[in-house]
Amino acid sequence: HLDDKEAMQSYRQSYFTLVAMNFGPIGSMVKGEMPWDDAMLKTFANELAALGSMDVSRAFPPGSDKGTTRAKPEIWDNKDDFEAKLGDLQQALAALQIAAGSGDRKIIAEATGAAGKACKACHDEYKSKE
Ligand code: ASC
Repeated sequence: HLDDKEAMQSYRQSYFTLVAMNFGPIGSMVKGEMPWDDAMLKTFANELAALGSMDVSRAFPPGSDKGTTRAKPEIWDNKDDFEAKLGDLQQALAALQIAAGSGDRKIIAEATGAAGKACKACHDEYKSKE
């Protein structure tokens, strides 16, 4: 599987599905689009920190920009920058877990905004719109 491009695409897509499904509700709570639920927020922030501890960059082997993927070839042209941005996301998710533990909504909102920015920084440059 490690040299199976389709399997690696599926692996990383599954990973980011988990990230999105744990981050989405936190973003919705912070925006007031969903009732605040501190226990849920802490659980999802813990899941995100665990995901942030994973090395997802290994699911982007060279040549895996072809096929069923929205990963742009620019990832492999700028691998150092891509890795740095993944590192920023990992840090932001670790910080979000700490913020969630504080129970302070302002601190949580700031950490959520920072994590959202880390998501978007990569999407802007490296994720195709279609
Ligand atoms: C989400 C989600 C993203 C990010 C991004 C933040 O909830 O699915 O891709 O937040 O929109 O800017």
